[in-house]
Amino acid sequence: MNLNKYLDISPEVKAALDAGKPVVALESTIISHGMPYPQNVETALNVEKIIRENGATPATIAIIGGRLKAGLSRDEIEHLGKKGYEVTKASRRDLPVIVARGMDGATTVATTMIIAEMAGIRVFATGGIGGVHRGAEVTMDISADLEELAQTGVMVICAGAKSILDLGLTLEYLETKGVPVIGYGTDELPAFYTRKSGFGVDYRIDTPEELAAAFQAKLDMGLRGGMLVTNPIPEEYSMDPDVINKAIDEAIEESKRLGIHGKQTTPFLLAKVKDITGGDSLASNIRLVYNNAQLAAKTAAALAK
Ligand code: PSU
Ligand code: MN
Repeated sequence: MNLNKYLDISPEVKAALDAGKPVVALESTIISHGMPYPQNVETALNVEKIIRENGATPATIAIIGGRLKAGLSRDEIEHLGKKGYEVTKASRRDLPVIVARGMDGATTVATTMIIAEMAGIRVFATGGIGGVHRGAEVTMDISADLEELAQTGVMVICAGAKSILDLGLTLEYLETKGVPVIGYGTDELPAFYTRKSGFGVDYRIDTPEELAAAFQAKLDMGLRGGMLVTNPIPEEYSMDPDVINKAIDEAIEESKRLGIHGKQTTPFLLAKVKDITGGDSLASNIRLVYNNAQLAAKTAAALAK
């Protein structure tokens, strides 16, 4: 925990943390940049509801008027969802200026981990993480999410990574950085929209209790960094790999043609894939986030024991 003068923990989240009750962190770039309005707001509120139904307290994280917020009001979630791309996508490097200027910021996985750790929250649920982009051997486009996993003590529960990334290189990077990559109920890294990717994970774990035990062991040993839990999308919502891979290839081609780079790359590719697949991918995206929220709540409960 690193309570500092920029951090506001909502009364509900603070009460849960003080009582040693389970809390789950949630990111806000998925709201502003990851999904269109109004599905983004609807999804964010449903995710909070699912976490409550599974016995934990949700803490949606963002920067509002320069304040680091752990726990948002309904109005704040609505605000981020409506503003969408107008809100600055805030990764680690963006924090100092956004805070000093009193701006709003939508937190990526990296920044959500940072603020969660400041507040003393150990479990975080999202959809997908950033990683090593295809062609990174030339562009050097590697998400700051991976560095954060290497240094910040938060367990991130996601549905793997989208194949807009180079999944093989992403796993190599995580190995170098000492980040455990766990498959929940699977030996294979899920590829977000699909349950399989062809790449193996380090360990398969089948229960929230064992996830909590592994993470607790990491904390007890004083090993720096987080843990990545990859939870496959439920079968009934998973997509045809040919359809989704074709859409991803098309999106990448277009991003190259338009010269998209830097922090715009990931939001551009996500939006493009959604357009090409006519919204089918959005429905799958929403379902896998719900699935991760449920697992995160159960794991936070096991960790609180
Ligand atoms: N991947 C997704 N959905 C997302 C993101 C990534 O499938 O919403 C968002 C997350 O907030 C993630 C960020 O932390 O994009 C990574 O951006 P970048 O690649 O610029 O680091
Ligand atoms: Mn990048």
